[in-house]
Amino acid sequence: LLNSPRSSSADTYVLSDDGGLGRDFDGIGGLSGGGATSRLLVNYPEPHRSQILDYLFKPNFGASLHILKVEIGGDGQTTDGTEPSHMHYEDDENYFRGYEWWLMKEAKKRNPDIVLTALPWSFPGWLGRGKDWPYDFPDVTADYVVKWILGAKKYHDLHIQYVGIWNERDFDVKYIKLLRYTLDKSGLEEVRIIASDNLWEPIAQSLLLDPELSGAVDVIGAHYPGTKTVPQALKTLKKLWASEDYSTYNDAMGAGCWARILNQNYVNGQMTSTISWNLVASYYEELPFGRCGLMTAQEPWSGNYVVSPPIWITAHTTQFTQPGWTYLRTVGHLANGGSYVALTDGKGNLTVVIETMTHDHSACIRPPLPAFNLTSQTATFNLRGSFASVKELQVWRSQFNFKTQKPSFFEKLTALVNGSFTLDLAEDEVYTLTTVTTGRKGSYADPPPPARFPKAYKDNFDVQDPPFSEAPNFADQTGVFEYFVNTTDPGPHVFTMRQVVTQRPVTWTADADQTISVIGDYKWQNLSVTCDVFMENLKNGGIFVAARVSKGGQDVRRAKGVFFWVFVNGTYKVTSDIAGQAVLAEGKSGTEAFTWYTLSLTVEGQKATGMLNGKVLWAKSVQLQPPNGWAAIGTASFELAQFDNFSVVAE
Ligand code: 147
Repeated sequence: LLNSPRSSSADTYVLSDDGGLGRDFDGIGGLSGGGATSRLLVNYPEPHRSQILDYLFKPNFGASLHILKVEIGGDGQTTDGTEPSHMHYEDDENYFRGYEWWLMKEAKKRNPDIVLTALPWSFPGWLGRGKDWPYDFPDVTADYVVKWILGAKKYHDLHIQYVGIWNERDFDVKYIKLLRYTLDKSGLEEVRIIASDNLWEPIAQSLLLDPELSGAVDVIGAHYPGTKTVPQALKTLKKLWASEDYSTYNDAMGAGCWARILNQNYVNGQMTSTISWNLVASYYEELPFGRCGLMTAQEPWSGNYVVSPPIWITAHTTQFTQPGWTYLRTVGHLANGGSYVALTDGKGNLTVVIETMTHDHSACIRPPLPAFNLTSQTATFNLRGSFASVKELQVWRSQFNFKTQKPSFFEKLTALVNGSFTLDLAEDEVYTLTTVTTGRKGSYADPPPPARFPKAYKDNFDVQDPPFSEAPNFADQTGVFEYFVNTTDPGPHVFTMRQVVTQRPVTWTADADQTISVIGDYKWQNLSVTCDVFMENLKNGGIFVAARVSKGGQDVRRAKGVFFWVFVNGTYKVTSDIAGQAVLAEGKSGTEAFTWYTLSLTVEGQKATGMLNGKVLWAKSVQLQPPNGWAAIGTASFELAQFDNFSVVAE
């Protein structure tokens, strides 16, 4: 397998620190958010939830990530749902919403050195002062972002080390300078700015032309760079990061993508950090980009999760090098395809990662991968400089074995070396050779088997001190639905769930004009959805329950299904779309604001029935398309409204 050259046809490579080192390594990370990608994780039962977190963050166990990047929730739809803002309204501040605080603390518990980075996608509407744009009042936006960083410190003892501008949208030079100024003025001089979480340009050119801007920015973060950078970016002498990458279905091919870019983002593009969108696929699989996380944990109701191949590919790098290590200059491509990188801690430790992923087994979702050839090969690595005297290296190997479909990931071998080592490299393999001896393939007993969402499900939201602001399994797609306490309610509706976004956010993608939270099994066809509802918008309030909801995420505006609405003006409506335009039935309901009603919607084949307070209000026999989808609740506009005693019974 290894050691002293056997094959005369071996290609030789040198690993050495003679003549200096390469760039500083900044770490491998995962991204929670952009958006709502960890939504279902938080409600996993123990011990499974802790196990998932261990596979992601625990050093010397699994992915052992160096960086956690999170979304700064802005109340808007950001791919797979909305994440709540710490300031729904201008005079509102709350640092206990959502789950990113919790996730950062769980990550830090496992790895106190984990690097935390944060980035906004959407912003609450008030910040735009009526415009769908965050830069008209840059001081307001800077203050809003800095408040979040200060809140992290004050309420959670979380030190955010990097902050970005506006995910994959325009940057504004004045805003970036003001953000730097506001950070410094707030005692956050050590927080570094990443720009612009989009393409290499125009940020690189802007940095070269504007020394003040250059002084404000520490890192150029590019998304999906296809392992390449541009000359202007190199010229800035800034750190270069793939601050979002991967986004690929997490099977073996996804792991192949990840293996190739983890090495080649440095070899080809001098990038010293790569961050996976997303960290863990914890959202309903039928939402956009299902299962595009390093692992899958999308069934809190069963406890089932999958430690997917990208976890072990991550381990090949993360367990054997840390932020603060340095790449050697001796990195590059292998003669017959593939690549190698090498890193050192400067104290004699050496880690080498080699990948031989073939073109057809390592494409990522984007950008397109140009053709290249890769064949099996024998490679001899000669250790020179400080590494000439290394006597033993730990060897960790992954063999994808696409032909037999029997992969082996992150298997431990050992090797003695004597100035050099030789490997017979087949197609689709990853090797780590390292002086670090702490590597470990962590494992737990198998989680429970997968199961469909329960067919009978209820939530009365009667929780005194909820651990999270949002009720389990509800996945907000426009608006934000939070636990709420009606301190003055005399009766049964003290503890409710309330939609709290009252103004269209500064959007990142296409939020609906209505609010909606989906729940359940996308395969459901025949079901009854019942919920107590309470409208708080006197002028033109409206509220709905729905079944067979076909779309969420950035496609939520085009959601179809069966939507049963009542309005404060005493009418009801049944539509086959969230937009409320394809009307199946309408009439009088006698409903008004600030009164509780029980709405019930039953769909059975081509028959749909709506009940108000237990009496049939309408029944409709129509061709109902789509045939299946989630259950949902929501409102007719961005308005306050409450929900209680939600229940669903599916066939
Ligand atoms: C990224 C977003 O930043 C993430 O929030 C998530 O939506 C992710 C899903 O793949 O994608 O946005 C991109 C969307 C489109 C492109 C690149 C990034 N694109 O077409 O090149």
